[in-house]
Amino acid sequence: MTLFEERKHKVEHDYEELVSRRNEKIEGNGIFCRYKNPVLTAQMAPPFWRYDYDPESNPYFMERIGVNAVLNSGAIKWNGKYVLVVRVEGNDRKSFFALAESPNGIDNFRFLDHPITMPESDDPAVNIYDMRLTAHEDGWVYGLFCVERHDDSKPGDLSAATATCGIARTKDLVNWERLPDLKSRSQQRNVVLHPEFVDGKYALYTRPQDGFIDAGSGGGIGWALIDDITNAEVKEERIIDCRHYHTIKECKNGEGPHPIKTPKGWLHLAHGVRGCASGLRYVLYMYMTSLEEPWREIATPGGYLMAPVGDEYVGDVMNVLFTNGWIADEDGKVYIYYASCDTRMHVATSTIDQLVDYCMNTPADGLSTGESVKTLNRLIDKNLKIIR
Ligand code: M1P
Repeated sequence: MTLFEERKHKVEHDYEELVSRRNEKIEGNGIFCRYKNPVLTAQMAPPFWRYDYDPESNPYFMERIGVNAVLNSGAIKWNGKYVLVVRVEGNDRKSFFALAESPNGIDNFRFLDHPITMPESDDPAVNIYDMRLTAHEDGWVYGLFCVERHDDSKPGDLSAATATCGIARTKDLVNWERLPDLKSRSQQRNVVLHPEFVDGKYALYTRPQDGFIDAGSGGGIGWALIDDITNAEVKEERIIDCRHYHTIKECKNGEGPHPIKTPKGWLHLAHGVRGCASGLRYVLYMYMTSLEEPWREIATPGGYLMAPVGDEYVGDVMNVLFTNGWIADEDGKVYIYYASCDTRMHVATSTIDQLVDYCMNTPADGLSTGESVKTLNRLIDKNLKIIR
């Protein structure tokens, strides 16, 4: 056997073993369950993306195009399969979208042969990432994502960038029609399309920000109605989920996937960011809004739903959980797809009933130690009456 054949055999064997291994549920806190293995990692990118299969041009069967990370996936149930539109980041730091599908939502995710070729807008991007998928009632599936370009107003600064919301739509998840980028007075990231018309208009969850990194005066998750999705413009924007001092979303927050409609209201999943000595800490949190007025909060459970644990804490960007995809099955089961440390994808499962219960019955953040202790004492007193 030549070195080429030996290495090819090993790479393919390891890949098959990895993508076909069964995942195991880990019993949780009554709200959701994590799973033992990540659902997608960089090593799960097909070997024929990464290796040149020609023994003439690649006698060592050497990796030619490395994949650094797979993260921040949009999610949708499509033709009975659990589909992730994954942010794949190459060793060259460029991200692109690729579709991976699984028969059960918790393991056996496999990428389609080719990544998505996203058409460019009039002003080509340097990088695109973090797609939110929305099957809108207008019949299209929309993908809203971040478009990153160098900030040419700062020619001497090679790190200066701008964030804009890109918009594309599809009928088959493979071929995409690119629409003009969202026009907005501020930079925007984490923009999400609401699945229904509101007052006959398209509705967006926005995240206005002063700069590429800082949300700054952009006070939180915003809400904006759009007249024409083929020429989308944020004319008015109101903040519907605010940031607060000394909370999990003190620095910034952002809508995750589009909210799930339940009989009791819209169920929202988001990320919150705070600063600490080791940098920024990204956690996942939830809230609910009214069915009739999706911009009006009706439940705001305090604190985080999920924070990094164990291996989830370690990766390219430490101390980060991020989500932009979840799937609600018809039987009420919910698959939450989240990335850890901008490195790999995981799943956690719950149900609509459990998540609504969590939102409705978890005490809100009282915004001070005094209030937190009062809330805790109320539960302890109630429990002691039952226990003793
Ligand atoms: O590195 C953590 C995350 O940072 C950004 O999120 P936000 O805009 O809320 O700060 C995004 O770049 C996201 O992709 C990344 O996971």
